[in-house]
Amino acid sequence: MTTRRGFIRTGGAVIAGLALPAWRRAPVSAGAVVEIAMRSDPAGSKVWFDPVGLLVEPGTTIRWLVKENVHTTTAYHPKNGHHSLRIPEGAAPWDSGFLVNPGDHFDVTLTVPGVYDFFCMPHEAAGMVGRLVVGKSAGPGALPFDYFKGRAGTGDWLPVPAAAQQKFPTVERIVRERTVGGS
Ligand SMILES: [Cu+2]
Repeated sequence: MTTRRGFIRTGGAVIAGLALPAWRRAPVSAGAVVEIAMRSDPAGSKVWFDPVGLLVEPGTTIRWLVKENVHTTTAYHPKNGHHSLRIPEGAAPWDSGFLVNPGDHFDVTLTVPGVYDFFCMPHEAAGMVGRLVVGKSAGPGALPFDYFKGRAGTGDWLPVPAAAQQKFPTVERIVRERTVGGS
């Protein structure tokens, strides 16, 4: 996985859809850029990612774009403040840092198949989280939120807050609907 700021590499879409089995024919093809809006009501009392759930092909670039308020997109990964691991084992974690102006964005290209859960640093407790399914349901993100309890080396991992747990669409729903709108 590579992380890039501020530019899009075009091309790469030529082989999209080639010989893929029907269940993998997502509306978004490899090499495409898909946007997730980072939203807020004027008072900042309601904050969310939209869409909150997405099914994409490996190789898709996700662009998180600020519409209102100040946000981050941050992968659930121990390297990000001891949050529990909820992206594929072989995938690199990302953290955008604070995106402070409308139009600010952060791009991540996802190549390792599996489930990726992410959150907004200042708004995680308010339930500002999202889920990507890249190609298939696999990896720690497909497991229950408490899957790591009792496992060696996870003593300092922070669980997903209860309010945030309720905001994730299930992997099954994302695979079925492909795009789940946030609110
Ligand atoms: Cu936020």
